[in-house]
Amino acid sequence: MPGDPARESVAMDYREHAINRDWSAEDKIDLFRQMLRIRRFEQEAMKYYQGGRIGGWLPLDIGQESIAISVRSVMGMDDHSLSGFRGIGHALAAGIGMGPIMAELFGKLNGVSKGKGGAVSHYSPALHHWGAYGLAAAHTPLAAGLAFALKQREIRGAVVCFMGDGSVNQGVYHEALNLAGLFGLPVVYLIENNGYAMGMSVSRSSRFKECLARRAEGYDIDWDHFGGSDPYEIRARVSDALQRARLESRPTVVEIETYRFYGFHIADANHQKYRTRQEVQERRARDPLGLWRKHLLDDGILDEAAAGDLDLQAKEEAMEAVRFAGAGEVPSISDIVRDVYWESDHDTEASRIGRHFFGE
Ligand SMILES: Cc1ncc(C[n+]2csc(CCOP(=O)(O)OP(=O)(O)O)c2C)c(N)n1
Ligand SMILES: [Mg+2]
Repeated sequence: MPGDPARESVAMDYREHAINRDWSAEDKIDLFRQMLRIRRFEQEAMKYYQGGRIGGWLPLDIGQESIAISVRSVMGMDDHSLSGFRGIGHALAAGIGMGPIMAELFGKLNGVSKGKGGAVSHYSPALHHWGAYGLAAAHTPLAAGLAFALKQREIRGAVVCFMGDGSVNQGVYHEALNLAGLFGLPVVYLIENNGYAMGMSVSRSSRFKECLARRAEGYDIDWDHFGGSDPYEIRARVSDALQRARLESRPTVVEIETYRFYGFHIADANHQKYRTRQEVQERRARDPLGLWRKHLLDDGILDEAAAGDLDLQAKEEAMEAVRFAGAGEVPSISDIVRDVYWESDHDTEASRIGRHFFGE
């Protein structure tokens, strides 16, 4: 079942997979456009973080964009997603606008979570994206719950639970896997293995044989493992897992090898100590976004001028998002406590007497 995670180019073999055979040139260009949007958005956000306009965390997906976008491109109307700590790219891929995401980073009321969530809380039930979760693996049982609801309601959808390699040693992930296996839940646990959780390398934190996904065998769950550079391959192998979920209600653990070009978040200057300069340079030289661009040019699907235009558009959209964020209001004290607990926002007996949770 495992593939070759070391493969680092766009290969021919997955082009003939059913999901790719009739994939149109426009959609291939769109994949490039969407990857560029993440990259330019995050580069713009990084400027404002460094300039002090954005506080807290800023985990960037730069280097990992191929995964969020390729996976989204094979998700259907009844599929759902959630993500872990590194979730900006997934939110953009799900279709949440750059403006509300940037405003959220700025902590403004016009942000997607009204300024309360910052970098780690972009969600849109309408787009079936149930947000990013800052606590490692905290969302893995939620994904099982969503999948359970789909199964109960006999909806032929699947849940993609994006997670980092740092989530795999949390106990709650194993509880979720056990339930997913036991109940036959339509969920794909998708580990984006970028080699590190904060400054801790996978090889120092995990006992494993060849890969992390293989642990799924302990729960009688199918698994897959491959590299994240080739959108044809990601689409093919993830869509197989999604079909298994939708049609047979069987879960899968998919591990995709990738690399983050920056630190675990922008203020992690230390990443130059736990990773060698050479390692980072080597991975940057194999940038999946650059590889996809080259593939489109080589195949005559795109020319340099059109690629440049798309890049410019992505940059302008990101700058417009900053203007949108800048124009937003700062939440008031009462805005900050609104939408946190249903009980305190509504006129209930508990809210009248001020004993929401611990009363008789
Ligand atoms: C339960 C828990 N412990 C510790 C942390 C602190 N923390 C924040 S990000 C992070 C690393 C996450 O690594 P990984 O899951 O590999 O995701 P990546 O940042 O590589 O995308 C940790 C340990 C946390 N958020 N939750
Ligand atoms: Mg990681």
